[in-house]
Amino acid sequence: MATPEAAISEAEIVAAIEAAADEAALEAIRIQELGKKGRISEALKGLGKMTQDERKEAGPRLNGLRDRVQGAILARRETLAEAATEARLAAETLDVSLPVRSSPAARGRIHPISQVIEEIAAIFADMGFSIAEGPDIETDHYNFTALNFPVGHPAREMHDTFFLQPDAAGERKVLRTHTSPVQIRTMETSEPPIRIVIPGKTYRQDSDATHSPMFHQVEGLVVDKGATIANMKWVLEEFCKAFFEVPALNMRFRPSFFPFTEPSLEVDIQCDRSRPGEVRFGEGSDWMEILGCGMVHPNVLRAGGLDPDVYQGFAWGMGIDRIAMLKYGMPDLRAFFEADIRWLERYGFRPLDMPTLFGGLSG
Ligand code: 2U9
Repeated sequence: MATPEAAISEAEIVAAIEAAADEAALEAIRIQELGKKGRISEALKGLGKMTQDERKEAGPRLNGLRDRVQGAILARRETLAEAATEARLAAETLDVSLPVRSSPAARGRIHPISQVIEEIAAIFADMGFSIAEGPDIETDHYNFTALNFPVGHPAREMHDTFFLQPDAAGERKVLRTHTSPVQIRTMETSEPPIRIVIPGKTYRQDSDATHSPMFHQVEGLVVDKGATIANMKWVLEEFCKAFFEVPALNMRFRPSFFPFTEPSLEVDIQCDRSRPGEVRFGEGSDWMEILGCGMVHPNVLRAGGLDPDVYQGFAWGMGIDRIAMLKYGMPDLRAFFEADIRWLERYGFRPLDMPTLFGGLSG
């Protein structure tokens, strides 16, 4: 039943449109007034039944009403849309003046051992070395015999080495006491020239302020037909200058003994320890032992499957934990492995400061 058009109050419709709280309420009014069965639509349909005189008056009035109601609905829709945008802007506003929230990349730290391994790898990579790795659990053969340790040598005793239960074949296993077994494995599997450095975990029955049962070593090996002690001294001097970031430094090569090298030498570098709690390298009149080295013993070349009358080699080894303490000043080795976040905050490195030879090793 159509509502008599006199009952349609434009003021009421416009008031309802102005009061529409959201798009749904507005759409309900549009359907109620202008939809197929809307009151204004029905009234407009009634024009066809009117006389010409009646239509002359009612036509413009009803069309005007329809247009003004449509206009009011469109205007309200825009107002609601603007209000929704304002509400979103207010809710999603970012105060760009706030300090940057610390992200994991800002909080995370690279452990000094990892940092030093990266630095050492960068330095030797620049000299043409590659990185080799091997198992932490080794056989007696690769950890001792192939390295020219005679049976009965004290290093083979329990007070120094961690032994594991023999395996199914009765082979006794050890936690490697140095990374040297990897050099044997490399000689067995690759043709010279060999230029490798081997960073890794090593294990010894030792524990005090400068010794930890698990510690880190990096050893290096060069095998070629003409490798000499002079080459070795140059490689080690270049390493020390780059690692301690000094243009020059004096080194002292003292005679020593290791079963796997002959001659064996221990290397000190010049330093200044006159300031308490501080060591400076490349200056002063003091000396600090840094590493051991030597020409690879013929028995060891043979154990690696190489003919000592054809090939010569030199090798060296150093404690990564030790040179990290020297370079970055950590007082106690045991703190390295306690995973105390405060220690890491103090001595750790920022993840994005990747050490490169040209960009600065330690940032
Ligand atoms: C092969 C041949 C020779 C590795 C070497 C040293 C000297 C040395 C110590 C330094 C401090 C171990 O971390 S430490 O306790 N190492 O002094 N290491 S020559 O010589 C090798 C290794 C493998 C096949």
